[in-house]
Amino acid sequence: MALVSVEEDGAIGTITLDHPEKRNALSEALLGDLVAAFDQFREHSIRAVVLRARPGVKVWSAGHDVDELPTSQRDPLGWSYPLRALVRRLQEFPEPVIALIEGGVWGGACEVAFACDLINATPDTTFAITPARLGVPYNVTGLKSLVAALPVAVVKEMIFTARPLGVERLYQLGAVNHIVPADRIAAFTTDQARSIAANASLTIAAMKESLRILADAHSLAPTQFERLQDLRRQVGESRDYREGLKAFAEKRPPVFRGE
Ligand code: LCV
Repeated sequence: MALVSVEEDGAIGTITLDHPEKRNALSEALLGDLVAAFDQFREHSIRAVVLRARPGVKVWSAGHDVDELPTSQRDPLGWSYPLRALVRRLQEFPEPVIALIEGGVWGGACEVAFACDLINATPDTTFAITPARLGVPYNVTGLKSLVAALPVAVVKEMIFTARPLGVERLYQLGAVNHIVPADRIAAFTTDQARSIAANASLTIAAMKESLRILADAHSLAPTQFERLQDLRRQVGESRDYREGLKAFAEKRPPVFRGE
């Protein structure tokens, strides 16, 4: 059973996250369906993509599927993991991707939203960055994409508290393009997509990739990179990480001991 629905209307492709039973948690299966949808759009020369959930949802996506986080000593958010691969796919897809968001965006789903080129959101939208809620060692590229989208002080607040932040705050900070009432956001987004589809695809694809390369252009000494990785290793090997997963499975608040 597909966990996303895919539609094409002329040059505009729409992907709807469609696993409400698990609050559109980003499982390996759902992420695989998302990648397949982008492959289909590449073949059909789609010019603009809308990524959304069903109209009226309270949760756009609950983030990484916690049931699929490794309990072994493996890196839980490594380069080759499906969520990382999807974020890169969104960033490398040559046509603009517009996130149409309603409801709660949790954990890794924030990165998926920020990896889109534009974000239109309804007034009830919230964003929560949650590694500290689970004891998870967030990954370096993910941190960099958050700091690219938001001021460091706001990223720290979101990570340290793991509390949802209202969309108004992110709109004021420029991380969200438009706040649009739920009864108008689909038409607003379609109009935006149509205006993109009418423009020069080569220019848009070249500008999208150029902006990505320029945003990535910053040096990191090997020792700095090793330190970043070692920080993540220590967290990933911690008892707190395993306690975070266990507490989630047992539907109880985690008891973190800093070890
Ligand atoms: C698996 C789930 C999930 C889920 N995974 O509905 O960014 S990082 O580093 O933290 C990264 C590792 C990451 O993204 O981690 C995941 C971060 N996400 C969260 O912390 C959100 C966890 N979910 C929730 O807090 C609630 O489900 C929300 C508030 C999203 C929705 O609450 P609501 O009462 O509407 P339930 O909690 O009843 O969830 C419905 C079903 O979906 C499962 C959940 O376990 C439940 O399953 P059962 O019906 O089998 O009990 N579910 C929800 N989120 N991320 N499974």
